[in-house]
Amino acid sequence: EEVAEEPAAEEASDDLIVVGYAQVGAESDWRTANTESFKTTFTEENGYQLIFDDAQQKQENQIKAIRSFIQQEVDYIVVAPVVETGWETVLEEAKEAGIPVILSDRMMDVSDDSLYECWVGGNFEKEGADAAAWLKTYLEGQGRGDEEINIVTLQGTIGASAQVGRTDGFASGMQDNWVMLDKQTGEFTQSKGQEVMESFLKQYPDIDVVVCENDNMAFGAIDAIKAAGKTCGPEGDITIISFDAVAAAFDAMIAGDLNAAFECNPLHGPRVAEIIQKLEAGESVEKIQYVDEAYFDTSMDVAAIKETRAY
Ligand code: GYE
Repeated sequence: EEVAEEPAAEEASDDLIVVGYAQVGAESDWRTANTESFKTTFTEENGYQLIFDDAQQKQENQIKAIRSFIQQEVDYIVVAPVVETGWETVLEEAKEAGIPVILSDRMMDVSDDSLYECWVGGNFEKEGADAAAWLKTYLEGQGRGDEEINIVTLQGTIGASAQVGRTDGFASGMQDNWVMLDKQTGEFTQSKGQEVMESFLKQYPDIDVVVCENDNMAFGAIDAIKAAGKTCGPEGDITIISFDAVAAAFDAMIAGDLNAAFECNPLHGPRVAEIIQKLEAGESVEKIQYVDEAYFDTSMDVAAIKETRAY
């Protein structure tokens, strides 16, 4: 069929479900996989028109995008909120316009949860707690269960639910003999992760463990550690763990640079499509939907596991 260049959106919306996706940005491999998942799911062949917006990690851009979706009278608004707070006003506007809002990936902290239909994403707090539990077992296995262990954390974007959950979850598993020397944000990017790790290494000569709140910051931290003449990974001076478990994290485990990766699944496109189909059919949807997640470390056959992974 023929579609004219300009009025494409309006014409298409006659039979296609129009979805506006307010995406966080393009800060990490995880994010790239998440964007890809939405773009390959919300296609015209599948009955959708996707209006995609990249907010470059700025909440103000996301609010603008949501307002433009409202103006374009989309059928559904999907938001992966950069940070947890500050959404009431724009969600009220969507509600006023009668447009359902679905949250995906990160969570919002709003007083009135009827402002969104539902949320689907990873259990960040559990991921953080799992990482601490893994570290405890790992150190015990090395006979270091009672040693003083110096830890630093490269945090995600401050106020993002992925940051808050992972920080709190890990804190809940801290042992009496573990010392959290410092925590600083690396904004979920490799370059900022490297920068912050460089300054940690200058400030703290005796770091035992680095917790990275995503894989990309771990890649930056590994570069910083090597540049400082130190080593990391299972055979190295510094134990380093991260969240997401993207393909490049498997490469880092295979190379012996990264100890463990705690999975966070980015493939939310089909999950959100399923939610939309249910809402279209007038069915109810579960308000909070956690995705099952695992972890991987170098005691496993990470090369073989990598082959089975979709991101
Ligand atoms: O861990 C990180 C990305 O919100 C779970 O955002 C997501 C996080 C993910 O930048 O890599």
